[in-house]
Amino acid sequence: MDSEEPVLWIYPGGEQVPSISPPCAKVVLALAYSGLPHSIEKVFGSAKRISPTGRLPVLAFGEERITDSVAILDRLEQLALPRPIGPAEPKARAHDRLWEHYVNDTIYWQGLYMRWCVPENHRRLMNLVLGERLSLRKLIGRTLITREVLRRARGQGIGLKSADQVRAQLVRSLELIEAALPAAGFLAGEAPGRGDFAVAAVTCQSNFRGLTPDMGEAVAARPKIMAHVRAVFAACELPCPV
Ligand SMILES: N[C@@H](CCC(=O)N[C@@H](CS)C(=O)NCC(=O)O)C(=O)O
Repeated sequence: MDSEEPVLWIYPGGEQVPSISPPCAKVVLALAYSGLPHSIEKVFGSAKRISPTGRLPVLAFGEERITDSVAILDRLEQLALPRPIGPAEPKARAHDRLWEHYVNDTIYWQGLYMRWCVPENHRRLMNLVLGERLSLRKLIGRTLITREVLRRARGQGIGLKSADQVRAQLVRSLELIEAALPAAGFLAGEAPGRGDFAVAAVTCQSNFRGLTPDMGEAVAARPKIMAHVRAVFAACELPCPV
């Protein structure tokens, strides 16, 4: 099974953002860094035919389908990668994973809130995804997906907060990353790890296509974070969107 070249299924991005979905972009970065030969397939519309959970990213090794970016990176770590994707030393490794989870559980949701729960940003997102001219089908799709995302955001708790509260939380998250970044190197060592890929995957698209200027400004105002995202993309030998 491991001899087959894996296929990564992701939502598309654009303008050098690997994917509009941060977990998808994280796996794109990790795979690029690892040097493991693979291919990438982009999913336009529903992921249900690809993904058992209906969500992306999905990594396919032949018949095996791995959903969830954390599980995908865990699986990749079992392979003989040309370049390992996280530190080997146990304490640094734990540190790396904590950053990955912090992004998944915190900044990911702040970014989702910015896109979906701030009305002017949500309008821009819908115009980008569906185009300005709405058919009845598109209008129904837009209503259903928005309702579902808002339901998830409320279930997580962030959707119950005001935009100002979430913006302030986002600033605190960025300050935390800034404080943790060493003068040289990455969050958990000299090479980028899973936490770095996760942070870069979110920050690189902080104002993707002008959708979330509030988040874009918060990131752009922090040179250390901008330098970090550029360093991660450079280590992955991918062109950086910011
Ligand atoms: N925790 C999961 C999150 C996956 C996820 O929620 N993906 C979103 C895109 S960011 C998705 O596929 N949404 C489509 C849907 O839920 O229908 C991971 O890290 O992979």
